[in-house]
Amino acid sequence: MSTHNTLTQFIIEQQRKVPEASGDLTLLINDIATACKCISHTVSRGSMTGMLGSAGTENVQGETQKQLDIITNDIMVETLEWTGHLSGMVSEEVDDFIPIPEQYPKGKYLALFDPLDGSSNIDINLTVGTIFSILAGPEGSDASQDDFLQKGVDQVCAGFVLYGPSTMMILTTGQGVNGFTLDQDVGEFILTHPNMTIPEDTQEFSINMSNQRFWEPAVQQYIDECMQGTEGPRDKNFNMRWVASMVAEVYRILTRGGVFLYPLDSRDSGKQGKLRLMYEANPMGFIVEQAGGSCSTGLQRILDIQPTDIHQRVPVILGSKNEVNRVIAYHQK
Ligand code: P6P
Repeated sequence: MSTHNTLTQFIIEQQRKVPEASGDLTLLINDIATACKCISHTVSRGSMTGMLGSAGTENVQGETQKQLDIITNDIMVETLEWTGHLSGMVSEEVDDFIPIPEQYPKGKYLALFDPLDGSSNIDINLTVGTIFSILAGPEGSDASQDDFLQKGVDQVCAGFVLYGPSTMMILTTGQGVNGFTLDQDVGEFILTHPNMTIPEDTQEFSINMSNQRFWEPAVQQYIDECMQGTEGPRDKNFNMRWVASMVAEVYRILTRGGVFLYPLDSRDSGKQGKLRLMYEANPMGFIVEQAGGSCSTGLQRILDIQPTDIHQRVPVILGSKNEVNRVIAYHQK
């Protein structure tokens, strides 16, 4: 294995392009990589650990927590809280924001994460992942809840780690998107997918079809036309994929294009959708846009949304630019 294309080297070389960089973000990304290596090891042991199945508790979303939701959350918090790079954290699995314990120095960043996205798949051994977003925080002092309520356009860094046949980190700091594969023997992430880009067109959509009767008309029309294939107005056939793991869907879109939709659902009038803005839609939106794709609610660019709550939800339509724009156009009719 060459040692000249590791994640560590890559982010240090990115840091050198920013004269005023202190190196804190480089160290923070490395700390996140360490946490995700631990998570990769834990989830790869599957039922041998006795950690599969429900924890018998619910998270702030009202969703039943898997034991591994809690375990992976603890790995993220315990790996990051002492580093001196953060002034606070937000996790899907914790109701309030997570302050840095007083015995540790406070840093200039905020970390927001879904420690185990797609965890409903963990018991059936399908790909799951960790999604993270980094914002600038109050330098050297404790964060308040309001410090986290920043638009997605203000993210400093975003990424996700896939725990699949291989463990991969997909990362952006605003200079494009790069993919790294974990060399399990050496314990290093290796740059294997430089400058990932999303094709502007696609013939593949991802949506949970069982919710079709609850979708907004614009999404009904878009999917109906895809299903008509060459016999309809699109004059081409479409394929469908649904893994029920956003990290897997987004990675597939980064590798071959596609459009992912988790739209508003008439049953959830007060919830604005299923996916969470701060640690799912915003980081994935940053990555998708940096790869040349688009990310919208159908009515608004997701990265422009002014957050009002750290756990708020949004409808999400992301992926190949021309398909997302078509769905947006149907919303405007
Ligand atoms: P459904 C996983 O729980 C998640 O948050 C996303 O990763 C995934 O895209 C979606 O929910 C799956 O939702 O309704 O198909 O189970």
